Amino acid sequence: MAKPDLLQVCPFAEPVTAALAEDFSLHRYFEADDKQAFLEKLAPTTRFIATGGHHGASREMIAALPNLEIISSFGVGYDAVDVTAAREHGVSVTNTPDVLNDCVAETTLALMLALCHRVPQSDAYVRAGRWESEGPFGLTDELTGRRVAILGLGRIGKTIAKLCQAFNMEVVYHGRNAQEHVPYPYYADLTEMARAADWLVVIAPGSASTRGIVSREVMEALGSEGKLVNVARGSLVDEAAMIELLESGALGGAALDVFAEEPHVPERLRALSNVVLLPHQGSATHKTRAAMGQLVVKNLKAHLRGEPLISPVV
Ligand code: A2R
Repeated sequence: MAKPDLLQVCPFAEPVTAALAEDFSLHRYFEADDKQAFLEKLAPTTRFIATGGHHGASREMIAALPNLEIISSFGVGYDAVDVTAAREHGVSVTNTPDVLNDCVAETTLALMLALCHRVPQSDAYVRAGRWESEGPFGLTDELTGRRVAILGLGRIGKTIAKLCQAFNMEVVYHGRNAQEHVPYPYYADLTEMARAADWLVVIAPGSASTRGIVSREVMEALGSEGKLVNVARGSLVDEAAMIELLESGALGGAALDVFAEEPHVPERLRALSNVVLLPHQGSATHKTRAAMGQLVVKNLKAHLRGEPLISPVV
């Protein structure tokens, strides 16, 4: 029996592609020159999409495939999938939560440690021979005893909170709602929380309701000694205001894994010495990416076999 058609929106690691190919006939959308014609040809038979957090699935793509049943998206953030269109067309959407909590939390602490201990700068100092020629690098900050405010105390946020506690940091949080059975103080007002914090860690989903939530006002409240960490989505932060405040010293520092227009990182941001910048590496380890890939495949195969989806969001 012929394998069912699957639209593969973006490239995946070889083990993921191999696991998909066991049960599906893969059609590589990202290699098609004429995307429109490619979709038209697949429209009558395609029930499955596999995509990435960055590529997602647009309303046009969903509408072009009238027999579509499921979109399996790689990554916990699925803001690039038009979930409203998916709902309207009765299409299920899955993501890859939980398996990346530890990895993203580790990356967050790596960013925080790098920023306050000035790890990239002091490494460059040694490499340039300046320790020998100019003497000690100078003193830095540390995490111990500082107050960290978490915007989005969800699966990843809670894992970050635990790691911060290992550094004897005091944890507070903001979300739309106070959570029961959470040992950390809740702030209903984000600006107020930023004013009270040394660090603000952003780990809420990208959505219409979080766009620009870390506003100029919030960053001014965080202040000249405050440090911003964004491991969520660039869309949550007013990037232009952040750059201005970092340049003037009104915001003390920033450790960023995500940006407004990836992979573009503004030249003015790259020129600053009070920032640490990563190329969206939050979940990018061999172990975690493999686990995420397996979950993409498992959701699609579950649907194919008429079994319940493992991690549905729609
Ligand atoms: O608002 P609440 O109480 O439902 O808390 C959620 C919070 N959150 C928000 N906080 C403030 N304003 C909002 N408009 C808002 N929308 C959601 O974000 C919750 O505590 C947290 C999200 O937690 P989870 O759904 O468990 O997500 P997870 O797995 O921790 O991943 C977070 C994000 C992903 O969406 C990616 O964009 C990124 O991390 O890598």
